[in-house]
Amino acid sequence: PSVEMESTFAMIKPDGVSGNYTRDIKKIISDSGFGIIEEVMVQLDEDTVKNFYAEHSSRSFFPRLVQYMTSGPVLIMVLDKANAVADWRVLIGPTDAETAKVTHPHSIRAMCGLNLQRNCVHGSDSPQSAVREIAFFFKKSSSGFYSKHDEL
Ligand code: DGI
Repeated sequence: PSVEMESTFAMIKPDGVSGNYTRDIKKIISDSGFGIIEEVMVQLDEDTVKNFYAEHSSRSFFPRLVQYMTSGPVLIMVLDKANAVADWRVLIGPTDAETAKVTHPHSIRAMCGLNLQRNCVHGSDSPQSAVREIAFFFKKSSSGFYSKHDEL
C-alpha cells in the first residue's frame, strides 16, 4: 500500500461514557475511516491517571484532573488509519470544549464536552505520545493483537 498506517491512542472520558456518547463517537470514528483495533472499558485508579498525566503533575489543576478521570469508567481504544494521530486530534477539536463549541462546532469535544477539564475525549498529541500511550495501556502480542495490561 502507498499510504502508511498509523496508530493513535483515544479515550472516551468518564462524562463521555456516562453521558451515553459512546455510540455517536464510535460512529464518527468509523465514518472518518479509522479502524478500531482494540477497545476496552476500564475504571482507572488514581495511580494510573497520575502516571498517564505525569507531565501535568505540578499543575494546580492536577488533583481535579485525577478526581475527574477516576470518577467513572472510560473507554480506551487504539485507532488505525493513515495519519491517524493528527486526524484524530482534528476530529476531537481544541482542549477547551467551551472554545470548541465556538471555533470547531462540528468537533467531538464541541458535541459532548463541557469545559477545559471535562472535555469528553482524549487523543495522543504526537506520534511519540501515541507510541507511549498505546504501550501504557496495552500490550501487543507477537501476532499483532493488542490487549490491555492485566493490572488495569
Ligand atoms: O492533549 P489535550 O487533552 O488536548 O490537552 P493537555 O495535554 O494540555 O491536557 C490534558 C488534560 O488536562 C486536558 O484534556 C484537560 C486537563 N487540563 C489541561 N489544562 C487544564 C486542564 N484542566 C483544568 N481544570 N485546567 C486547565 O488549565
